[in-house]
Amino acid sequence: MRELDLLIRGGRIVNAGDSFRSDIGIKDGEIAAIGTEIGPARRIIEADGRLVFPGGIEAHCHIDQESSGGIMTADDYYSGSVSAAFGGNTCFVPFAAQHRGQSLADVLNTYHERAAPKSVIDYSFHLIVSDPTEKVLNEELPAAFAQGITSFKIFMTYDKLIVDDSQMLDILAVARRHGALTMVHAENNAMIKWMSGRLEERGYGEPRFHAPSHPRAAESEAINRAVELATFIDTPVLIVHVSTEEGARRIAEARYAGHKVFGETCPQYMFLEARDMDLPDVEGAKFCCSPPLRDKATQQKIWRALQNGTFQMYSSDHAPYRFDETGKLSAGSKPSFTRVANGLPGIELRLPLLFSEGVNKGRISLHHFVALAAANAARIYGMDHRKGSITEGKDADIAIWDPQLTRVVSHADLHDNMDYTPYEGMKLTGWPVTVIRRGQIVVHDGALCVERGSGEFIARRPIDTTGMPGKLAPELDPARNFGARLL
Ligand code: DUC
Ligand code: ZN
Ligand code: ZN
Repeated sequence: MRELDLLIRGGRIVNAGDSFRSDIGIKDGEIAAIGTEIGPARRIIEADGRLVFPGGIEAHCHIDQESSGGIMTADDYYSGSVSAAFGGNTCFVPFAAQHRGQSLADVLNTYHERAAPKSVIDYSFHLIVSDPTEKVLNEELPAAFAQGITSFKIFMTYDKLIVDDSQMLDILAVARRHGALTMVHAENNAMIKWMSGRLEERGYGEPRFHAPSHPRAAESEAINRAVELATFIDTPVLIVHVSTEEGARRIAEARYAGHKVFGETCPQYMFLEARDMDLPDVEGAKFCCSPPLRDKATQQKIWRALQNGTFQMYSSDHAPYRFDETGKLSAGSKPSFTRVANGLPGIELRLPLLFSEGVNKGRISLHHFVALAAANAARIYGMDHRKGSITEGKDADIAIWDPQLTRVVSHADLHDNMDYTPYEGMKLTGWPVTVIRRGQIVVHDGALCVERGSGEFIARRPIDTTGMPGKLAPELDPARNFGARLL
Protein backbone atom coordinates (compact mmCIF):
# COMPACT_ATOMS: atom_id res chain seq x y z
CA MET A 1 0.00 0.00 0.00
CA ARG A 2 1.20 3.53 -0.70
CA GLU A 3 2.46 5.42 2.32
CA LEU A 4 -0.26 7.04 4.38
CA ASP A 5 0.02 10.56 5.72
CA LEU A 6 -1.37 9.59 9.09
CA LEU A 7 -2.44 6.44 10.89
CA ILE A 8 -4.73 6.46 13.92
CA ARG A 9 -4.06 3.20 15.69
CA GLY A 10 -6.04 1.16 18.17
CA GLY A 11 -9.01 3.39 18.97
CA ARG A 12 -12.71 2.60 19.09
CA ILE A 13 -14.38 4.21 16.11
CA VAL A 14 -17.91 5.42 16.80
CA ASN A 15 -20.30 6.55 14.07
CA ALA A 16 -23.98 7.36 14.43
CA GLY A 17 -24.90 3.87 13.33
CA ASP A 18 -22.05 1.57 14.36
CA SER A 19 -18.88 1.25 16.40
CA PHE A 20 -15.87 -1.02 16.20
CA ARG A 21 -12.18 -1.17 17.04
CA SER A 22 -10.03 -0.40 14.06
CA ASP A 23 -7.21 1.66 12.67
CA ILE A 24 -7.78 4.58 10.30
CA GLY A 25 -5.44 5.45 7.45
CA ILE A 26 -5.46 8.99 6.09
CA LYS A 27 -4.10 10.16 2.76
CA ASP A 28 -4.52 13.51 0.98
CA GLY A 29 -7.04 14.75 3.50
CA GLU A 30 -9.38 11.79 3.12
CA ILE A 31 -10.02 8.58 4.99
CA ALA A 32 -8.13 6.16 2.77
CA ALA A 33 -8.56 2.93 4.72
CA ILE A 34 -10.28 1.56 7.78
CA GLY A 35 -9.04 -1.79 9.06
CA THR A 36 -6.07 -3.45 10.66
CA GLU A 37 -2.59 -3.85 9.26
CA ILE A 38 -2.81 -0.72 7.17
CA GLY A 39 0.24 1.42 6.60
CA PRO A 40 3.05 2.36 6.48
CA ALA A 41 2.41 5.92 7.56
CA ARG A 42 4.51 9.04 7.97
CA ARG A 43 2.95 9.72 11.35
CA ILE A 44 1.12 7.52 13.81
CA ILE A 45 -1.25 8.57 16.57
CA GLU A 46 -1.87 5.93 19.21
CA ALA A 47 -5.54 5.90 20.21
CA ASP A 48 -5.66 2.91 22.52
CA GLY A 49 -8.34 3.50 25.16
CA ARG A 50 -9.66 6.48 23.23
CA LEU A 51 -12.94 7.07 21.41
CA VAL A 52 -12.58 8.10 17.78
CA PHE A 53 -15.50 10.22 16.62
CA PRO A 54 -16.25 12.09 13.39
CA GLY A 55 -15.19 15.71 13.88
CA GLY A 56 -17.98 17.74 15.42
CA ILE A 57 -20.05 20.07 13.25
CA GLU A 58 -21.24 23.19 15.05
CA ALA A 59 -24.24 24.21 13.02
CA HIS A 60 -25.48 27.28 14.90
CA CYS A 61 -23.04 29.94 16.00
CA HIS A 62 -22.48 33.66 15.52
CA ILE A 63 -18.97 34.61 14.48
CA ASP A 64 -17.73 38.05 13.41
CA GLN A 65 -21.37 39.04 13.08
CA GLU A 66 -22.95 42.39 13.74
CA SER A 67 -26.27 42.08 15.57
CA SER A 68 -29.30 44.02 14.39
CA GLY A 69 -28.57 46.35 17.31
CA GLY A 70 -25.09 47.04 15.89
CA ILE A 71 -22.99 45.00 18.34
CA MET A 72 -20.13 42.87 17.03
CA THR A 73 -19.53 39.42 18.44
CA ALA A 74 -16.34 39.08 20.47
CA ASP A 75 -15.13 36.17 18.34
CA ASP A 76 -13.87 36.45 14.81
CA TYR A 77 -13.17 33.48 12.53
CA TYR A 78 -9.82 32.89 14.19
CA SER A 79 -10.77 32.82 17.87
CA GLY A 80 -14.16 31.29 17.09
CA SER A 81 -12.73 28.46 15.01
CA VAL A 82 -9.86 27.78 17.43
CA SER A 83 -12.32 27.58 20.30
CA ALA A 84 -14.56 25.27 18.26
CA ALA A 85 -11.59 23.04 17.40
CA PHE A 86 -10.54 22.70 21.05
CA GLY A 87 -14.12 21.61 21.68
CA GLY A 88 -13.85 18.72 19.20
CA ASN A 89 -15.25 20.40 16.07
CA THR A 90 -13.75 20.31 12.59
CA CYS A 91 -16.44 22.28 10.77
CA PHE A 92 -18.89 25.02 11.64
CA VAL A 93 -21.72 26.92 9.98
CA PRO A 94 -21.99 30.47 11.33
CA PHE A 95 -24.50 33.01 10.04
CA ALA A 96 -24.00 35.53 7.26
CA ALA A 97 -26.46 38.20 8.32
CA GLN A 98 -28.30 40.43 5.87
CA HIS A 99 -29.23 43.79 7.31
CA ARG A 100 -32.05 45.56 5.49
CA GLY A 101 -31.00 47.15 2.23
CA GLN A 102 -28.00 44.86 1.73
CA SER A 103 -27.71 42.49 -1.22
CA LEU A 104 -27.08 38.86 -0.37
CA ALA A 105 -24.07 38.82 -2.70
CA ASP A 106 -22.47 41.64 -0.70
CA VAL A 107 -23.29 39.88 2.55
CA LEU A 108 -21.72 36.64 1.38
CA ASN A 109 -18.63 38.40 0.05
CA THR A 110 -18.15 40.08 3.39
CA TYR A 111 -18.39 36.81 5.30
CA HIS A 112 -16.12 34.97 2.88
CA GLU A 113 -13.56 37.73 3.46
CA ARG A 114 -13.97 37.39 7.21
CA ALA A 115 -13.66 33.60 7.25
CA ALA A 116 -11.12 32.63 4.57
CA PRO A 117 -7.97 34.21 6.03
CA LYS A 118 -8.75 33.17 9.59
CA SER A 119 -10.69 29.96 10.07
CA VAL A 120 -8.72 26.90 11.20
CA ILE A 121 -11.69 24.57 10.63
CA ASP A 122 -13.90 24.09 7.59
CA TYR A 123 -16.93 26.32 7.33
CA SER A 124 -20.07 27.20 5.48
CA PHE A 125 -22.68 29.89 6.15
CA HIS A 126 -26.39 30.03 6.80
CA LEU A 127 -27.77 33.28 5.43
CA ILE A 128 -30.00 35.42 7.63
CA VAL A 129 -32.69 36.94 5.40
CA SER A 130 -34.23 40.11 6.80
CA ASP A 131 -35.17 41.91 3.60
CA PRO A 132 -37.00 39.56 1.23
CA THR A 133 -37.46 41.89 -1.73
CA GLU A 134 -38.47 40.53 -5.15
CA LYS A 135 -34.82 40.67 -6.19
CA VAL A 136 -33.68 38.82 -3.09
CA LEU A 137 -36.33 36.15 -3.55
CA ASN A 138 -36.06 35.63 -7.28
CA GLU A 139 -32.39 36.26 -7.98
CA GLU A 140 -30.19 36.56 -4.92
CA LEU A 141 -31.39 33.59 -2.89
CA PRO A 142 -31.26 31.22 -5.89
CA ALA A 143 -27.74 32.50 -6.65
CA ALA A 144 -26.69 31.80 -3.07
CA PHE A 145 -28.16 28.28 -3.23
CA ALA A 146 -26.23 27.66 -6.43
CA GLN A 147 -23.03 28.50 -4.52
CA GLY A 148 -23.78 25.84 -1.92
CA ILE A 149 -25.42 28.02 0.73
CA THR A 150 -28.47 25.81 1.07
CA SER A 151 -29.96 27.01 4.36
CA PHE A 152 -31.04 30.33 5.77
CA LYS A 153 -32.61 31.69 8.90
CA ILE A 154 -35.60 33.99 9.29
CA PHE A 155 -36.87 35.74 12.40
CA MET A 156 -40.44 36.05 13.65
CA THR A 157 -39.29 38.69 16.15
CA TYR A 158 -36.83 41.64 16.45
CA ASP A 159 -37.94 44.86 14.75
CA LYS A 160 -34.99 45.01 12.35
CA LEU A 161 -35.11 41.36 11.33
CA ILE A 162 -38.74 40.28 11.55
CA VAL A 163 -40.55 38.90 8.51
CA ASP A 164 -44.34 38.78 8.54
CA ASP A 165 -46.42 35.73 7.67
CA SER A 166 -46.85 36.65 4.05
CA GLN A 167 -43.11 37.24 3.65
CA MET A 168 -42.53 33.89 5.32
CA LEU A 169 -44.74 32.19 2.77
CA ASP A 170 -42.79 33.82 -0.05
CA ILE A 171 -39.51 32.68 1.45
CA LEU A 172 -40.71 29.15 2.14
CA ALA A 173 -41.89 28.85 -1.45
CA VAL A 174 -38.46 29.85 -2.75
CA ALA A 175 -36.85 27.34 -0.39
CA ARG A 176 -39.13 24.62 -1.68
CA ARG A 177 -38.30 25.43 -5.29
CA HIS A 178 -34.55 25.18 -4.66
CA GLY A 179 -34.28 22.44 -2.05
CA ALA A 180 -33.14 24.83 0.66
CA LEU A 181 -33.82 24.55 4.36
CA THR A 182 -35.52 27.38 6.24
CA MET A 183 -34.45 27.84 9.85
CA VAL A 184 -36.81 29.81 12.03
CA HIS A 185 -36.34 31.88 15.17
CA ALA A 186 -39.86 31.31 16.45
CA GLU A 187 -41.08 33.79 19.05
CA ASN A 188 -44.20 35.96 18.87
CA ASN A 189 -42.99 39.55 18.50
CA ALA A 190 -46.13 41.25 19.80
CA MET A 191 -46.22 39.20 22.99
CA ILE A 192 -42.57 40.00 23.74
CA LYS A 193 -43.03 43.70 23.10
CA TRP A 194 -46.26 43.84 25.08
CA MET A 195 -44.69 42.12 28.09
CA SER A 196 -41.44 44.09 27.88
CA GLY A 197 -43.36 47.38 27.74
CA ARG A 198 -45.43 46.54 30.80
CA LEU A 199 -42.46 45.32 32.80
CA GLU A 200 -40.38 48.41 32.01
CA GLU A 201 -43.33 50.74 32.72
CA ARG A 202 -43.49 49.31 36.24
CA GLY A 203 -39.74 49.71 36.73
CA TYR A 204 -38.84 46.06 36.28
CA GLY A 205 -35.69 46.48 34.22
CA GLU A 206 -33.21 44.09 35.82
CA PRO A 207 -31.82 41.24 33.74
CA ARG A 208 -34.04 38.65 35.44
CA PHE A 209 -37.12 40.25 33.88
CA HIS A 210 -35.83 39.12 30.52
CA ALA A 211 -37.38 35.70 31.22
CA PRO A 212 -41.00 36.80 31.76
CA SER A 213 -40.68 39.26 28.89
CA HIS A 214 -40.36 36.28 26.54
CA PRO A 215 -43.31 34.14 27.69
CA ARG A 216 -43.30 30.45 26.93
CA ALA A 217 -46.46 30.95 24.92
CA ALA A 218 -44.60 33.38 22.66
CA GLU A 219 -42.43 30.47 21.62
CA SER A 220 -45.13 27.85 21.21
CA GLU A 221 -47.45 30.20 19.32
CA ALA A 222 -44.72 31.09 16.86
CA ILE A 223 -43.55 27.49 16.46
CA ASN A 224 -47.12 26.51 15.74
CA ARG A 225 -47.44 29.22 13.11
CA ALA A 226 -44.09 28.41 11.51
CA VAL A 227 -45.01 24.73 11.31
CA GLU A 228 -48.41 25.49 9.80
CA LEU A 229 -46.94 27.83 7.19
CA ALA A 230 -44.19 25.37 6.24
CA THR A 231 -46.65 22.51 6.10
CA PHE A 232 -48.94 24.57 3.94
CA ILE A 233 -46.08 25.16 1.48
CA ASP A 234 -44.92 21.56 2.02
CA THR A 235 -41.30 22.38 2.58
CA PRO A 236 -38.93 21.44 5.41
CA VAL A 237 -38.44 23.79 8.29
CA LEU A 238 -36.04 23.71 11.23
CA ILE A 239 -37.06 25.42 14.45
CA VAL A 240 -33.86 26.62 16.11
CA HIS A 241 -33.02 27.01 19.80
CA VAL A 242 -36.22 25.54 21.26
CA SER A 243 -36.50 26.27 24.98
CA THR A 244 -39.89 24.91 26.08
CA GLU A 245 -41.71 21.63 26.42
CA GLU A 246 -44.72 23.12 24.61
CA GLY A 247 -42.54 24.06 21.65
CA ALA A 248 -40.94 20.61 21.58
CA ARG A 249 -44.36 18.97 21.70
CA ARG A 250 -45.56 20.96 18.70
CA ILE A 251 -42.51 19.77 16.74
CA ALA A 252 -43.06 16.15 17.82
CA GLU A 253 -46.73 16.31 16.78
CA ALA A 254 -45.83 17.69 13.38
CA ARG A 255 -43.24 14.97 12.86
CA TYR A 256 -45.71 12.33 13.98
CA ALA A 257 -48.08 13.63 11.33
CA GLY A 258 -45.32 13.14 8.76
CA HIS A 259 -44.29 16.75 8.25
CA LYS A 260 -40.74 17.74 7.46
CA VAL A 261 -40.11 19.58 10.66
CA PHE A 262 -36.78 19.53 12.47
CA GLY A 263 -35.98 20.83 15.92
CA GLU A 264 -32.86 22.17 17.56
CA THR A 265 -32.03 22.82 21.18
CA CYS A 266 -28.91 24.16 22.86
CA PRO A 267 -26.88 23.40 25.99
CA GLN A 268 -28.14 26.50 27.79
CA TYR A 269 -31.65 25.05 27.90
CA MET A 270 -30.33 21.80 29.38
CA PHE A 271 -27.73 23.08 31.84
CA LEU A 272 -28.75 26.61 32.86
CA GLU A 273 -31.94 28.07 34.29
CA ALA A 274 -33.78 31.38 34.62
CA ARG A 275 -32.61 31.70 38.22
CA ASP A 276 -29.10 32.24 36.88
CA MET A 277 -30.31 35.70 35.83
CA ASP A 278 -30.98 36.58 39.50
CA LEU A 279 -27.33 37.49 40.11
CA PRO A 280 -26.82 40.86 41.83
CA ASP A 281 -26.41 44.14 39.97
CA VAL A 282 -26.47 43.46 36.27
CA GLU A 283 -24.45 40.27 36.37
CA GLY A 284 -27.57 38.37 35.41
CA ALA A 285 -27.01 39.88 31.94
CA LYS A 286 -24.36 37.20 31.44
CA PHE A 287 -27.25 34.73 31.19
CA CYS A 288 -29.59 36.73 28.92
CA CYS A 289 -30.30 34.94 25.67
CA SER A 290 -33.36 34.57 23.46
CA PRO A 291 -35.40 32.51 23.90
CA PRO A 292 -34.55 32.87 27.58
CA LEU A 293 -33.50 30.26 30.10
CA ARG A 294 -36.47 28.50 31.70
CA ASP A 295 -36.95 26.52 34.96
CA LYS A 296 -35.45 23.27 36.26
CA ALA A 297 -38.47 21.16 35.31
CA THR A 298 -38.24 22.42 31.74
CA GLN A 299 -34.57 21.43 31.53
CA GLN A 300 -35.63 17.84 32.12
CA LYS A 301 -38.30 18.07 29.39
CA ILE A 302 -35.75 19.43 26.97
CA TRP A 303 -33.43 16.53 27.78
CA ARG A 304 -36.33 14.17 27.18
CA ALA A 305 -37.05 15.71 23.77
CA LEU A 306 -33.39 15.34 22.87
CA GLN A 307 -33.41 11.71 23.98
CA ASN A 308 -36.56 10.78 22.09
CA GLY A 309 -35.51 12.35 18.81
CA THR A 310 -37.81 15.37 18.77
CA PHE A 311 -34.63 17.43 18.45
CA GLN A 312 -32.25 16.22 15.79
CA MET A 313 -29.97 19.19 16.24
CA TYR A 314 -27.98 20.18 19.32
CA SER A 315 -26.01 23.39 18.74
CA SER A 316 -24.26 25.90 20.95
CA ASP A 317 -25.89 29.06 19.54
CA HIS A 318 -22.54 30.61 20.50
CA ALA A 319 -23.32 34.34 20.50
CA PRO A 320 -20.33 35.83 22.28
CA TYR A 321 -20.92 39.22 23.87
CA ARG A 322 -18.44 40.12 26.58
CA PHE A 323 -19.55 41.42 29.96
CA ASP A 324 -18.25 44.89 29.14
CA GLU A 325 -19.05 47.95 27.04
CA THR A 326 -18.34 46.07 23.77
CA GLY A 327 -21.06 43.52 24.50
CA LYS A 328 -23.58 43.03 27.28
CA LEU A 329 -23.04 46.53 28.69
CA SER A 330 -22.94 48.43 25.40
CA ALA A 331 -26.04 50.41 26.44
CA GLY A 332 -24.45 51.50 29.74
CA SER A 333 -23.46 49.96 33.04
CA LYS A 334 -27.04 49.37 34.22
CA PRO A 335 -29.05 48.62 31.08
CA SER A 336 -32.66 47.54 31.09
CA PHE A 337 -32.98 43.91 30.01
CA THR A 338 -34.39 45.10 26.67
CA ARG A 339 -31.01 46.68 25.87
CA VAL A 340 -28.79 43.75 26.79
CA ALA A 341 -27.28 41.90 23.82
CA ASN A 342 -28.91 38.48 23.62
CA GLY A 343 -26.69 35.45 23.54
CA LEU A 344 -24.39 33.11 25.40
CA PRO A 345 -21.01 31.66 24.53
CA GLY A 346 -20.61 27.88 24.38
CA ILE A 347 -18.87 26.71 21.22
CA GLU A 348 -16.00 24.96 23.06
CA LEU A 349 -18.14 23.28 25.70
CA ARG A 350 -21.10 22.08 23.60
CA LEU A 351 -19.70 18.59 23.13
CA PRO A 352 -17.91 18.09 26.48
CA LEU A 353 -21.18 19.04 28.21
CA LEU A 354 -23.18 16.55 26.15
CA PHE A 355 -20.64 13.77 26.59
CA SER A 356 -20.26 14.23 30.31
CA GLU A 357 -23.90 14.76 31.20
CA GLY A 358 -25.44 12.79 28.34
CA VAL A 359 -23.26 9.75 27.64
CA ASN A 360 -21.62 9.35 31.05
CA LYS A 361 -24.87 9.79 32.91
CA GLY A 362 -26.59 7.20 30.72
CA ARG A 363 -29.03 9.62 29.09
CA ILE A 364 -27.90 9.01 25.51
CA SER A 365 -25.83 6.36 23.76
CA LEU A 366 -22.47 6.96 22.14
CA HIS A 367 -24.18 6.66 18.75
CA HIS A 368 -26.73 9.27 19.64
CA PHE A 369 -23.89 11.50 20.81
CA VAL A 370 -22.27 11.24 17.38
CA ALA A 371 -25.59 11.89 15.68
CA LEU A 372 -25.99 15.10 17.68
CA ALA A 373 -22.32 16.09 17.45
CA ALA A 374 -21.92 15.71 13.70
CA ALA A 375 -23.95 13.20 11.69
CA ASN A 376 -27.34 14.89 11.85
CA ALA A 377 -25.93 18.30 10.98
CA ALA A 378 -24.06 16.80 8.03
CA ARG A 379 -27.22 15.21 6.69
CA ILE A 380 -29.69 17.97 7.45
CA TYR A 381 -27.45 20.72 6.09
CA GLY A 382 -26.30 18.88 2.95
CA MET A 383 -22.70 18.02 3.85
CA ASP A 384 -22.89 14.27 4.35
CA HIS A 385 -21.14 13.57 1.05
CA ARG A 386 -18.00 14.79 2.84
CA LYS A 387 -18.60 15.03 6.56
CA GLY A 388 -20.31 13.54 9.59
CA SER A 389 -19.02 9.97 9.58
CA ILE A 390 -15.80 7.98 9.61
CA THR A 391 -16.10 6.26 6.27
CA GLU A 392 -13.59 5.56 3.53
CA GLY A 393 -13.57 8.33 0.94
CA LYS A 394 -14.91 11.05 3.26
CA ASP A 395 -12.93 13.97 4.61
CA ALA A 396 -10.59 12.86 7.38
CA ASP A 397 -12.36 14.95 10.03
CA ILE A 398 -11.80 13.18 13.30
CA ALA A 399 -11.92 13.97 17.00
CA ILE A 400 -10.12 11.61 19.37
CA TRP A 401 -11.56 11.74 22.86
CA ASP A 402 -10.24 10.64 26.22
CA PRO A 403 -13.43 9.41 27.90
CA GLN A 404 -11.79 9.32 31.36
CA LEU A 405 -10.29 12.79 31.44
CA THR A 406 -11.95 14.97 34.08
CA ARG A 407 -11.62 18.74 34.15
CA VAL A 408 -13.33 21.54 35.98
CA VAL A 409 -14.49 24.19 33.53
CA SER A 410 -12.62 27.44 33.89
CA HIS A 411 -12.85 30.27 31.42
CA ALA A 412 -9.08 30.65 31.69
CA ASP A 413 -8.71 27.32 29.86
CA LEU A 414 -11.03 28.20 26.96
CA HIS A 415 -9.90 29.67 23.65
CA ASP A 416 -12.67 32.08 22.77
CA ASN A 417 -12.35 35.82 23.09
CA MET A 418 -14.90 36.07 25.87
CA ASP A 419 -14.40 37.20 29.46
CA TYR A 420 -16.65 34.60 31.10
CA THR A 421 -18.30 31.25 30.59
CA PRO A 422 -21.76 30.52 31.98
CA TYR A 423 -20.55 26.98 32.75
CA GLU A 424 -17.70 28.04 35.10
CA GLY A 425 -16.94 25.44 37.77
CA MET A 426 -18.75 22.48 36.21
CA LYS A 427 -16.85 19.21 36.52
CA LEU A 428 -16.92 17.37 33.19
CA THR A 429 -15.54 13.97 32.29
CA GLY A 430 -14.63 13.17 28.67
CA TRP A 431 -12.72 15.68 26.52
CA PRO A 432 -11.32 15.78 23.00
CA VAL A 433 -7.53 15.43 22.98
CA THR A 434 -6.68 15.34 19.27
CA VAL A 435 -8.66 17.01 16.51
CA ILE A 436 -7.91 16.33 12.85
CA ARG A 437 -9.40 18.30 9.96
CA ARG A 438 -9.01 16.92 6.42
CA GLY A 439 -6.03 14.94 7.65
CA GLN A 440 -4.28 17.89 9.28
CA ILE A 441 -3.79 17.81 13.02
CA VAL A 442 -5.48 20.96 14.31
CA VAL A 443 -5.25 20.32 18.05
CA HIS A 444 -3.02 17.83 19.85
CA ASP A 445 -2.38 17.54 23.58
CA GLY A 446 -3.53 21.06 24.30
CA ALA A 447 -1.68 22.79 21.46
CA LEU A 448 -2.95 24.38 18.27
CA CYS A 449 -1.02 22.88 15.33
CA VAL A 450 -2.32 24.66 12.19
CA GLU A 451 -2.10 28.04 10.57
CA ARG A 452 -4.90 30.55 10.50
CA GLY A 453 -6.83 30.33 7.24
CA SER A 454 -6.27 26.59 6.76
CA GLY A 455 -10.02 25.86 6.98
CA GLU A 456 -11.94 25.68 3.70
CA PHE A 457 -15.38 26.76 2.56
CA ILE A 458 -17.68 23.77 2.08
CA ALA A 459 -20.28 24.06 -0.66
CA ARG A 460 -23.38 22.25 0.56
CA ARG A 461 -25.94 20.28 -1.38
CA PRO A 462 -29.68 20.85 -1.63
CA ILE A 463 -31.60 19.36 1.24
CA ASP A 464 -32.38 15.67 0.92
CA THR A 465 -36.06 15.28 1.73
CA THR A 466 -36.37 11.58 0.97
CA GLY A 467 -37.74 9.51 3.79
CA MET A 468 -37.88 12.24 6.36
CA PRO A 469 -39.03 12.52 8.96
CA GLY A 470 -39.98 9.09 10.32
CA LYS A 471 -43.71 8.55 10.56
CA LEU A 472 -43.39 6.74 13.86
CA ALA A 473 -43.78 8.73 17.02
CA PRO A 474 -40.19 9.35 18.09
CA GLU A 475 -40.91 7.65 21.42
CA LEU A 476 -41.92 4.47 19.58
CA ASP A 477 -39.02 4.44 17.18
CA PRO A 478 -36.92 1.36 17.93
CA ALA A 479 -34.00 2.99 16.13
CA ARG A 480 -33.91 5.95 18.48
CA ASN A 481 -30.44 5.24 19.75
CA PHE A 482 -29.16 5.28 16.22
CA GLY A 483 -29.70 8.99 16.00
CA ALA A 484 -28.93 9.35 12.33
CA ARG A 485 -31.97 7.29 11.49
CA LEU A 486 -34.22 9.63 13.41
CA LEU A 487 -34.16 12.00 10.49
N1 DUC B 1 -31.09 34.23 18.17
C1 DUC B 1 -30.05 33.44 17.97
O1 DUC B 1 -30.13 32.53 17.20
N2 DUC B 1 -28.92 33.67 18.61
C2 DUC B 1 -28.72 34.71 19.53
C3 DUC B 1 -29.86 35.58 19.72
C4 DUC B 1 -31.09 35.24 19.00
O2 DUC B 1 -32.10 35.85 19.15
ZN1 ZN C 1 -32.48 33.12 16.99
ZN1 ZN D 1 -28.24 32.03 17.21
